[in-house]
Amino acid sequence: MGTFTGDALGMPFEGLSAGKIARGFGRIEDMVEARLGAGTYTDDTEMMIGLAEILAEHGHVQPQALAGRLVYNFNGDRGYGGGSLKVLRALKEGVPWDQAPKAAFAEGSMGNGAAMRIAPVGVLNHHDLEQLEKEAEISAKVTHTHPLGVEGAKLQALAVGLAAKEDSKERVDSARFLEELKIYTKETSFNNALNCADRLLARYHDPETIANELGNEVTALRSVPASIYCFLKFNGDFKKSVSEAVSLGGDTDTIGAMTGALAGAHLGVNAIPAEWLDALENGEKGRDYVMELGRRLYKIWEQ
Ligand code: R7I
Ligand code: MG
Ligand code: MG
Repeated sequence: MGTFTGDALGMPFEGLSAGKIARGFGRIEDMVEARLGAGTYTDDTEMMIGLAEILAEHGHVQPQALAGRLVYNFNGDRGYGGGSLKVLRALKEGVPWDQAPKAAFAEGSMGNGAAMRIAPVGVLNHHDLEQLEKEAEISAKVTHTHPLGVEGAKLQALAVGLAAKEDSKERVDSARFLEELKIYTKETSFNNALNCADRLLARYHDPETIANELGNEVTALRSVPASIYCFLKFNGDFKKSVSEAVSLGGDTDTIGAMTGALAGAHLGVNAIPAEWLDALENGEKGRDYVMELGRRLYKIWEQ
């Protein structure tokens, strides 16, 4: 639900700079009119739903089934990345899941498409971080095989898992949280970005500075650390964290979705403002359906 809410809040501002958002809209606190209507979701949530469905049905990531479900759920109006469009087309044409990602880029995509959908893997496996990493990797590789695309997805999944383990009534100790993430992150570029986030958290910086330093782009490297930063900056407050994420500009739906996933994993669904939840689209695979998917995953986790 955190992914869904952040995606819907950010979507109308996709592609605008932080400065333009600040000058034109101020703080983003309402679900405003969007391409498919206020409160609608994009590819981020559509893919997250596919992944959650597979986890609910199999209890783990079954890559062939996931590939099939991403294709089945695909709605071209939701605004997919160019590389992911090519991968999904290849999958639809019968290319095996471990070959299809090469349809996007020679080494596979380094986009944030695998990270933006990964929250269900993080929450379902938060009690076993080794298993979480394995599941995150396999779920990413169905569409994204570039090392930076995979590493970004693993980092986001781990951050969701660690956030879920934190006491929802306490603030998260940012320095400790980032240190723990760095134990698992092997790519130097991601570690450098986490160190940068740690330095930036020491005092106030405006969204434009954060966007310059940590990024607001569609690559995993330039969006996952920024989302972790937004979660930690206003930690304990879902609304402020996700509002900050959208104010960075650029890939607003995705940084909103990933920050929403982190804050949601830490605080639970009741921390999401009621007026935001109420505004979410509620068609066939809308709000009620995603809530129910969450309950099904919780039951599997309990067992
Ligand atoms: O990762 P992906 O699914 O994109 C997700 C983004 C999110 O913002 C969604 O909300 C949606 O809007 O799209 O799709 P990809 O196309 O695989 O990756 C995103 C972009 O990253 C690509 O379109 C490229 O611009 C860039 N990119 C690369 N560029 C050069 N070389 C990704 N990988 C490469 C690469 O290897
Ligand atoms: Mg999107
Ligand atoms: Mg996006």
